[in-house]
Amino acid sequence: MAAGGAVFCGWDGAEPEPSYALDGACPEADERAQLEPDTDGGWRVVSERVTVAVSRMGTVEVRTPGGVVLRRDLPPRWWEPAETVIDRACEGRGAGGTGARWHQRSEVGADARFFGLGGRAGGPRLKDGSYRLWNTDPGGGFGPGDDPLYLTMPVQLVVADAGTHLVFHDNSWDGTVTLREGEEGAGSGHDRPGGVRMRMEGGPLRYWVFVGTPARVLHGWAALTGSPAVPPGWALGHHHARWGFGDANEVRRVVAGYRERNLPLSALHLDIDHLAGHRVFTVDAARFPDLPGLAAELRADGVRLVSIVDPAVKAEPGNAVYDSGAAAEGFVTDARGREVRGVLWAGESVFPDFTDPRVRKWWGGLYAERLEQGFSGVWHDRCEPVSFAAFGEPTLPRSARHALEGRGGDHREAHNVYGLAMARAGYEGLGELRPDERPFVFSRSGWAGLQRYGGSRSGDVTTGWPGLRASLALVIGLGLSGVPYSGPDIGGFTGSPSPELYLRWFQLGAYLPLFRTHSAITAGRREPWEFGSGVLEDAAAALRERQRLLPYFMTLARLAERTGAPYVRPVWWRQPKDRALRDCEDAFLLGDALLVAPVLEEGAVRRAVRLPRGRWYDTATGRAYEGPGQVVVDAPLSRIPVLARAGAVIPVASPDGGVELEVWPPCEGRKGGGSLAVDAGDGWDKAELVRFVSRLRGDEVRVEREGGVEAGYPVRVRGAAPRSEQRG
Ligand code: NBV
Repeated sequence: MAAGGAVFCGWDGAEPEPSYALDGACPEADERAQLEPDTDGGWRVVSERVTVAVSRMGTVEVRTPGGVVLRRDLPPRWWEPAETVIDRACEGRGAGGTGARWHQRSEVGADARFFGLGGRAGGPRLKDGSYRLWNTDPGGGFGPGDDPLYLTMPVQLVVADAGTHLVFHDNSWDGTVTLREGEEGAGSGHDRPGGVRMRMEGGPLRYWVFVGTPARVLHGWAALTGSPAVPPGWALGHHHARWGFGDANEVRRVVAGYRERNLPLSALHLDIDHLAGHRVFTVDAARFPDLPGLAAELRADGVRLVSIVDPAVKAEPGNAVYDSGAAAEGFVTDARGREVRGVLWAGESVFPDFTDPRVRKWWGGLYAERLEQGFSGVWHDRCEPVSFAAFGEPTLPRSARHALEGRGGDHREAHNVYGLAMARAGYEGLGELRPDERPFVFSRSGWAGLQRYGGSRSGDVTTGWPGLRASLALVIGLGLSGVPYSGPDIGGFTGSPSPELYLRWFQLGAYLPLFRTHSAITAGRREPWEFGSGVLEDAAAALRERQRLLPYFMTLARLAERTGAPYVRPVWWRQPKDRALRDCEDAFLLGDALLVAPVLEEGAVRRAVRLPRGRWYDTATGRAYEGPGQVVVDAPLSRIPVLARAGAVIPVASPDGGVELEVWPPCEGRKGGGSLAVDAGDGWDKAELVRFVSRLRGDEVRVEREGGVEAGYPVRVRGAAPRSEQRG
């Protein structure tokens, strides 16, 4: 079946629905694209951007409209493990699944590079090896070698000379994807042909394929799984979090520290230590005697409060959340109908079954308590889900029963969608309780489609230079998996970063969608003034630059909503055929206009930057460089290199609080441009997207709205080429 430019393949009767990934109903099939007999005795379906050919033996080839093969899926194999007998005894079936395991081998070009699979610390380019599809808390902290992590997703974005394609296997069961599985004598290193093997523990064999430019496939992916939620404006500013603030006075002290030093702060996050005995939806009144009052006080200072929300509920009669959930039979049970009890910080705990619409509704209503306490948004944690108990793994037992939207099934199918379904409950609950504001939800775990409800974060990244690198990999990888809003714990979750490491992390974080410092209760401080006056000055500069870029960040959020394009893009985004760019992992594009080259190595004060085609200006020096190619630029401790594309028109905050357009001269004879999402507030109004064009007229840079109307905003010309100030 072809729909919206994508092709759906289902084996053994698997249909596109039911699905946790789809945004509402399955898209209408394109009647023009029908399976028709092929000349070689097989069949094929020709869609707008892709041809899929099926041989008589069941090999499926995905080809470009020009006939170039992008992917060849060999006939799959199924086998029935003994436990299938148990499956059959249980009522209900999974989403087209039978409990039978399957595996399938696919071949792609030797030059192909893999991205996606959710958040992977070793990326963004996925190296040869096996990647498990099972959302997992690595426990304590992780680095680039740890896999899997909290948010896995069966999405492969494959970029090759022949073209780019995205394949999504709509199957939430446990599995592994092995990239470039050994092929005897088939060459070595990265250019070995073939070899993707997908091995699933159950569930349907069905997948969607998208073909086109990276922008097109991500657009198609968002059309299928939902537009990324636009965070409220304040969520694009700086957030400060910590596990273990202690009490209200400590919170006041931190916020005052920002205020006294004139450092912008948008939000402060309270972790589990503000709860009464670690019980969800409670407050420790001894340490936070008047939380609504504190929230109002901070709000008057322009600082929002964000609350952690864990799914586990202390199983204790008298605990109102437990009592209401038990009355609604809302907790995950075993096959005999008894609550599955895990262990968490609060003690013996039960787990809401978010795969039940009734439970989502009940849980969503509980956020009223968070709103009454004065919180503006929520941060979902430990929703892989985590349980410290003797279940063999630190999650729920595989036999635990779930509603799965009424179909019934067990944790093997529900595990990976648990965080996604919890995000839905929180998002919908907040949306109903406070209908005038867009909810702010970000979740440690999730699955395909999480972006409909909010963003994510990089989890408990270990403090250290490898952790800094891993945190960038996660943000890029999540964006390429369809979740554009995320960010790391600046400074790392564990231990104490050196002043230099903290600063480099902070400087990177200032260019990522979620800009948040956070750390464990046992870790050192993360306030920018705790690392000496030099770091404070440089971190303040990063904070001010972030403030200045806020109109650009909001524009990127609105563009993501419309097109699915992540804010943070790999440097090959517009030139996927450039092999050197495909292998570049230490820089990224922020939207179309900026190339950010963070410092990821200790002691570095200069660094090599691989440039895509075109002219790029070092925004600090104004010096122009010509791409493609590699250049070495200064990266003093005071800043990380940021380059602007020639012709870029970037909406930034002007000193008087309005918006101005920063423009970098286009090359002679060429046009440039950019967009501005006009601020539409934090409600549900659609933002007007204004497009600008830049040109050189003689040696003067001119900016107009598309269509030749004057820009309507002050224009500031930057860069080494003609220096002139003009009003648009
Ligand atoms: O809630 C405490 C922490 C939190 O600070 C962190 O951000 C989460 O990723 N949470 C993990 C639980 C930690 C248990 C060791």
